Amino acid sequence: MYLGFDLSTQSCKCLVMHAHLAVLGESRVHFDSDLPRYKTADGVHRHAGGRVTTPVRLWIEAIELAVERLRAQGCPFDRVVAISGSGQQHGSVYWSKAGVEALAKMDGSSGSSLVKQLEGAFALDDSPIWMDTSTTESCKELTKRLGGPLEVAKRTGSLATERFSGHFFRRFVAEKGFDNLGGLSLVSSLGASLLVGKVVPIDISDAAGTNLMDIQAKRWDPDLLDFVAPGKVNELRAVLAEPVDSWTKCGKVHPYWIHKYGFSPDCNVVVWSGDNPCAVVGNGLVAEGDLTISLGTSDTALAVIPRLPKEPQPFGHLFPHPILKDCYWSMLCYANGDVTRRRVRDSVLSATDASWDEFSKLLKEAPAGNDGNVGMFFTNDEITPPVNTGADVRGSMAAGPEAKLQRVASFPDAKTEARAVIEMRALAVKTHLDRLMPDQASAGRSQLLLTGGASNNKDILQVFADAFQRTVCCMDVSEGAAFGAAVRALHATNPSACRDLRNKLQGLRAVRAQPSKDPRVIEAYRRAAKAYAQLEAEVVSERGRL
Ligand code: XUL
Repeated sequence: MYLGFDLSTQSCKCLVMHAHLAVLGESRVHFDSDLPRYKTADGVHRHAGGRVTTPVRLWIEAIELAVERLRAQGCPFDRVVAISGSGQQHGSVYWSKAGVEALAKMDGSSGSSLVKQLEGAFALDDSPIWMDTSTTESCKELTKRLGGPLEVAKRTGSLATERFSGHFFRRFVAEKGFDNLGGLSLVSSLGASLLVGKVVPIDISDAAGTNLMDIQAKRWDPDLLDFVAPGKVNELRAVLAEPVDSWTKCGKVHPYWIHKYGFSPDCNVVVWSGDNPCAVVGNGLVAEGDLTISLGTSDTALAVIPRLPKEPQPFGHLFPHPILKDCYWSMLCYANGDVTRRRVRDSVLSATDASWDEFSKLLKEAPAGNDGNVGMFFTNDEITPPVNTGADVRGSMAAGPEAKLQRVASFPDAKTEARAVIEMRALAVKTHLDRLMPDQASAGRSQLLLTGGASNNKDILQVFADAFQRTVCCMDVSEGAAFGAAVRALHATNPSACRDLRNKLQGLRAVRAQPSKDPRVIEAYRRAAKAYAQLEAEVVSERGRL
């Protein structure tokens, strides 16, 4: 059996899986309701100035409670071969010097809980997490130091990004120095450290979410370490080991867990990784070109890319793949998701008709590819690419190789507008993937996994199938990160069980739409993609944020 934890923003899950990938059981701890004494709202504390934190002790208590709840279900922990986990990305943890010692001395026979034994173990009680936006100045300084945004992207795989952990490490060093600092962790490596009883390294996939790792060498960039701790890189290195491959076994489970819960002394702990890298695995994105798009409050596309793009791009985040050596995965986040789609829906339907069913009827009335009509619709500042919110933008491109995009103030009818807001996301992801992997056609290579609320709508699924020329599948991904963590534990310790892993993982999907092979549909989307790319380039030059 293999265990996968998911220490996320609002809850901690622990899932137990068989080597054949069947999920045998799981437990869950909700931070707000199960651990009310921490007084979190949605798992966090919000402070002035965009600071957002979670008490590190809450995470520790949640992990132990999740294990206790699984034991109460009768989980035979002695049969667990390996454990790994997933942590919300970017959250940072500051061990005190006493904490590092307390960790080694955890005692499973004393009857005292983990959180009690780790009293005083942290140099910072409240960990900044990914929702924190208080590091804008540090991002500006990093960009300046490296000579521009694209230089940061080239070096680290991402632009300077507020939530990335390096900026918080830097603030800690500036405010508190190294006197009481015993080790630095991310949420992921905190979890693994608790299981092995020592501060373990960060894995390369989650390390790419710090703005500190050289994305090619997969080692901390010395210049960026100096940015965090000017003139004190040696002190910093003493508390921050080099990142390790995501399939590294970082030790056997600590006697604490053996004595108290009956784990086997042979049970391996595999380094934990971030929730997104674990979801990449859990969703079956384990070969070049594999792609999933989640349509939600914000939209996200995760894709496996074979190598770093030759030219850095002003959008997207690149991370080493957590199981494919030398491959990467990219994350594209789009801020204009459900809220923007709903706004456009409500604008094209009368108040009494404003339902998704009615919207779908309109969508189907307009032809695939929308006759060359494309739009960019805004309710929020867009992240991919970084452009400021403002008026919606529309364009139209006639058929034919010489045709150029013409900007239009409005579309001729409601159906064109309805189709444009849905096709916008498919065309944007396609455009961005074509730039990240120019030598690989983003279309047709494998299935497209579509998740999130809008994936219940079969007309929307058809748009994505046709635009990408891929079979569109859906699957229940609610536990994708915990499941992916368990699969990573399996992959790192039992390679023979992982033969045919991709087929097994993708076998968990349900096929929901097939692409039309009508050459007119294929051509219509080729034209729409060209029109969209041109419209986006114009909008970036008019109101881009970089
Ligand atoms: C990714 C990000 C979030 C967190 C929490 O960059 O900030 O997705 O990983 O889920």
